Amino acid sequence: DTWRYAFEEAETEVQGVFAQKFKEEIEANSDHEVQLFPFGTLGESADIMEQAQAGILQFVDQSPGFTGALIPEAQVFFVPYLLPQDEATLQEFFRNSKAINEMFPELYAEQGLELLTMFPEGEVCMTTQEEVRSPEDLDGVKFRVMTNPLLVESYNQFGATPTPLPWGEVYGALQTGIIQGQENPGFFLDSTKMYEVTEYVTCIGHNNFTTAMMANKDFYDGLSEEDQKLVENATDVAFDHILDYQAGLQDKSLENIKSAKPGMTINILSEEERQPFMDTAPAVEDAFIEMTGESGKEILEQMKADLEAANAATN
Ligand code: 6CS
Repeated sequence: DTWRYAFEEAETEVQGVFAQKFKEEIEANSDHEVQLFPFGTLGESADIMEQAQAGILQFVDQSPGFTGALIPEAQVFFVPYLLPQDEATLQEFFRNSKAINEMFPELYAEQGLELLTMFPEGEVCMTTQEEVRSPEDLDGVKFRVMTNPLLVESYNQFGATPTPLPWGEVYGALQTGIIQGQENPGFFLDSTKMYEVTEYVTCIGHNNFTTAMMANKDFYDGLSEEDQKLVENATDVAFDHILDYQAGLQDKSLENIKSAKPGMTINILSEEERQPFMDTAPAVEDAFIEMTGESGKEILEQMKADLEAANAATN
């Protein structure tokens, strides 16, 4: 039989590299086939999620940035400066977090989804038309964000005018001036040629792009124990692979951008310059708790405990 697996990126981008490794593992260890559907083949992120919930797809990768409407708690990943910037701590956190490995699966299950894993895709940086050194520089900048209210709140706090859009509209909207900025991890800024339609990259260390990979729950529950184990193992192998794959990728991607367009300015803001952005975190946390109530509060608290544990284990 054939298992259908859609994701939000091209086959050569991080989600695609993960998916290819998953496919390779499944096919090497069973008679199942995995058919991959990269971005653009089945629609936007919201479309592939619908198809996965309906059981038309067996597997889907959807980033929490798009899952907010379905699972408001998934927006916790948009509290700025919550995730660590240090790679070892970040990886330790994703491997061992109770919030990710125990709490989120319950919330995804309520939506008919078996959450298999979450993994980081790299530090998120902004690209804009004008230089950004402080929140004041974002004043009046229509800034594209993924479609979730907390990210809107976060960019409001950063001083911008947030504009939620699906990914497929971003390049064109920058080109025509409908928006003047967007954010994404380094590899994606490079691979999607954001430098063709913006002039400045600004990194403030506010987030690492998180994504989630899951199965249709009825499909997963209907698998034999052996096949469930197969899926779990393939997920683990792909998870390890994608963390290794990303070693040095952020720096390399920023270098690629610089060689593709020498006129592009890449600014890594200093601690001092980051401070006003960091100061917005408590307000965004409050907004998160307002949106998600007790359940969100519990997740946020667990995430903080997990982060402390990851920090203690790696430092
Ligand atoms: O910004 C976005 O919408 C996209 N960014 C990444 C890194 N992956 C998929 C997502 O659609």
